[in-house]
Amino acid sequence: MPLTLYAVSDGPPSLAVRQALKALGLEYKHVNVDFGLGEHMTDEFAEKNPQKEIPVLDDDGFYLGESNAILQYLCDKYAKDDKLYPKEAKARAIVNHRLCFNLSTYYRYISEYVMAPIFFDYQRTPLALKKTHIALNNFNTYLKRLGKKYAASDNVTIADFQLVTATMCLEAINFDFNAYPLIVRWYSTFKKEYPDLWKIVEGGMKEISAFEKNPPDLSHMEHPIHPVRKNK
Ligand SMILES: N[C@@H](CCC(=O)N[C@@H](CS)C(=O)NCC(=O)O)C(=O)O
Repeated sequence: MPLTLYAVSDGPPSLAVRQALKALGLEYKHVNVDFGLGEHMTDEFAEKNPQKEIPVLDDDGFYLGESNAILQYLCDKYAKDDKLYPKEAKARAIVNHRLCFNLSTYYRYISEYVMAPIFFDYQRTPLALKKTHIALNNFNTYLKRLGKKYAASDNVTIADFQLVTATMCLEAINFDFNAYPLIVRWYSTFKKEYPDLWKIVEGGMKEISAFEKNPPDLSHMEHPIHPVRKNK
C-alpha cells in the first residue's frame, strides 16, 4: 500500500484530505498523529514535514505537506475524471481561488476565532469575531456571484472539502451564521448529498464540540509559537 496519511482526528486540513481520499476511492494507511502529545513536533516528524504541521501524505516515499497541495496532487495523480479538480483553465482557476481563499482568509480567520482559544491561551476577541464575519461575508458573496450549487462548480470539488471543514468549526461552537443564507444552503446541500463525506467531518466536529466545553490540558506542551494555557 503506497499511500499513507498522517492526520489529526479533529484537524480541518486533515479532514479535507480524508474526504478527498474517500471521494477518490483510494485505499490508504491512516496514521493518527496525537497533537496533544506533540507527536508532530519531533525531529522524526520534521523529516516528513519541516513545518511540523499535519496532515502529511506519504506516497511511496514522496512526502507532501500543505493540505491544498495534497488535495491537488491526489486528484492530478489518481482521479479517473476531472470533476473534483477540473482541468479546464477557468474552472480550475475558480477551484484554486477557493482553496487560496480558504487558506488565506476563510479557515484562517475561523480558526483564529474558534480553534486557537480552545487549544491555546487566546481569547475570542471582537477583532477575531469581526474577521470571521468578513470571511463569511466574502464566501457568501462568492457563492452569490458564481450562482452554482457548490463553491466552485455545480458539482462538488476539492474546494468544498476545505470550506466545509472550516465551516464545521463554526457549527462545533454553535456559531450562528444564518445571516449568510447561501452558506447555510451550500453547507446543508453538502451534508445531504454527501453523507459519507460529512460523516468524516462530523467525527472531527464532535471532538471540537467536546473540547469547546472542556478544553484539553496542553499545559505540558512547549509550543514554539502559541501560548500554552497553564491549568490550575
Ligand atoms: N496550511 C496547513 C495547516 C495545517 C495545520 O495548521 N495543521 C495543524 C493541525 S490542524 C497543525 O499541524 N498545527 C501545528 C501546531 O499548531 O503545532 C495545511 O493546510 O495543511
